[in-house]
Amino acid sequence: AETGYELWLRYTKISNTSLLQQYKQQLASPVVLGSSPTTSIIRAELSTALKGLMGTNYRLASSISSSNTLIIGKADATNILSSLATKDELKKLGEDGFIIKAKPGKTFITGNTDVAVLYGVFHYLRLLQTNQPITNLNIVSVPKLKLRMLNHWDNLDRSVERGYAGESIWDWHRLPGYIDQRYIDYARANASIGINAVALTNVNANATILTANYLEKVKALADAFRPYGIKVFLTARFSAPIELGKLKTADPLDNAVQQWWNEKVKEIYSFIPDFGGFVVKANSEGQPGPQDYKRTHADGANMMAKALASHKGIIIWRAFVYAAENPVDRHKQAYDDFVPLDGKFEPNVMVQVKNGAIDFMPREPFHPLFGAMPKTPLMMEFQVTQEYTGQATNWVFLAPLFKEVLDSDTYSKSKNSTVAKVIDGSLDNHSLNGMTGVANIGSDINWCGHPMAQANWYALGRLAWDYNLSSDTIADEWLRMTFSNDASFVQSTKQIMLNSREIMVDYMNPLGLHHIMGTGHHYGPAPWVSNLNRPEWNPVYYHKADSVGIGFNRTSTGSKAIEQYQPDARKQWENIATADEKYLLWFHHASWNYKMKSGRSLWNELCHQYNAGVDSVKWMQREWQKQATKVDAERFKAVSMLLNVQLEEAKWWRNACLLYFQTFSKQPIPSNYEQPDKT
Ligand code: GCW
Repeated sequence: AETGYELWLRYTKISNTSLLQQYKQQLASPVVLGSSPTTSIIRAELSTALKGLMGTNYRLASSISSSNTLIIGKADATNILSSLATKDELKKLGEDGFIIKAKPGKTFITGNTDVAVLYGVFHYLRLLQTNQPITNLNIVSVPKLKLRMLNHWDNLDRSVERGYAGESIWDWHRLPGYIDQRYIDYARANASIGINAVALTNVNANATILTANYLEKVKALADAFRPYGIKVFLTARFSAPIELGKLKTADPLDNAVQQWWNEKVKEIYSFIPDFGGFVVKANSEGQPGPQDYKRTHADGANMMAKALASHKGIIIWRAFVYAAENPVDRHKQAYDDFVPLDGKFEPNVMVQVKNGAIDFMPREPFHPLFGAMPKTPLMMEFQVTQEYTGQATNWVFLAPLFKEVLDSDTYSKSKNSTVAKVIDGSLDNHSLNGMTGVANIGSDINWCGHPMAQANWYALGRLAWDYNLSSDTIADEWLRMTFSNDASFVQSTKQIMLNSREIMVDYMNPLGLHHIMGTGHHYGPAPWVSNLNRPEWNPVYYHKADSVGIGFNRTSTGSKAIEQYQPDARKQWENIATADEKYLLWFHHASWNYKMKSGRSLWNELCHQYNAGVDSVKWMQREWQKQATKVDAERFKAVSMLLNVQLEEAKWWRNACLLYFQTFSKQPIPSNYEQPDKT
């Protein structure tokens, strides 16, 4: 049965027989040059893949000869490979880039490192898996970002914060002695999409992971991941010197504290010589941090960065901060705290910024920090796990959300200063650059819970490699590899995926509404909650519905958060008459009778969008039902059942939100829409 465990590396036999014949000819005699743990992995992957795809056992040639049709190896392995490109071209490939070149009768895959070659091989296999022509290949692929990362919010007791796919895959109890096959398959999957870094632990974790017993376990994972090109990072609790070191303070300017971190870092590198560094959440949601000692985020980050520098480690310091002292608009705090620190960070510090200023909402404008800290390398943080986007039950393809943010223009230098150009370092000449996704991976058989959620892990990796890929391309690749190359299946199912995010926005948070989820768990609607002791935890703080209208005025007559954006960026939102309606209630408190571009009143438009969201889930169901004969019974049924749940939840959102907001608008739900059941 198809369990989904294989992810997009299923390697089922190619059903198009003429294509299969062509491929077989071109793959008659593959050879992989070199000997290292990584080249062994390449050989194993290639054998498994070709056996599956071609439906016969495949022997790789053991040494190079004139009969080889596919020659794979590092550029310095043999003259034929090094002569594929000039010295300059090879240099431009960097550590991770690869070349795939076809010449008459032969194809070559090369790069400067074994890991680059592994990436090239996975790319080549993807061409086969998606039934692409492989005759005239001339591919040069260099990743746009150096650090392509997953952040696991995994705790040592194997619970996963905001995890919807079972327990943590890290089996701390049986580590270091027992290396679960899952770790290997996890590393393969990551390498296949270019992910090269992973933070194993929750940003909210305690300091236990930094003790020797656990470092030994971390070392075992790092050793397993290394040949796949994956570096390990850990979260570091700022108060660890107190908790583990028995010091009286964690003040970053205190000598004993600095000394403690120096020693701790040295100890970590004695276990893991290529340790990546720390991801730190400080002074946010109750976590300790430098501000506890009246120091700045830069003081804190720099102290740890100095300890890591001589080992070539880095600090990834999160900008997700908000405190009770800033009750007017949480939107503004990260910017207010961090912009004054621009230029004050050590060269091995990156500041990791969530895609938006509130928190991984179904739709948010890009975070105003992007473009506002030119002297600091900013790393993108996306949330792959679906905390606010349907959790375990909703089919939502997130590539369109990621793309929308990456393509946003910050106007920080001039037109076309996109978020993507901020994070890839090209706008301000930073050599450190990266993107991370909060992982949606757990120990469910299919890794991600919802069978379709695997696509979000895939999309994160593909976009970190090349943010210019379209959502369409990513969905297309993923569907073909994960399900089937059947043209009509791919065509219809891709439409579901490409529309799914907009559909979710319609039934959850249309027109710029945000943070009206159930408090704490963030599952389902709860726009009415108003009794939590911190104002910015209450949904009513975000929608501000009253007898006049609804929405958060963040313009110059309101919280002024809009002023954190460049004037040219502001233009798309500032004037209510011309504002992009997708963000209307994000920036404006609009009256219930405000006339929308559709001609409807705001109230009627809300009714319209909530209903359209529900109707569109029904459309998803109908489209999916047409695929019954195109996919295996097990996954077909799983997705069908989940779509039923999704429909119930979409109605729940619509009914709850409309009935609640109606208590302010005092207007009827137009009779052409389903009247919500008040129970
Ligand atoms: O989205 C919020 C989550 C918290 C999370 C926090 C953060 C890890 O609700 O669970 O904590 O953001 O990103 O730090």
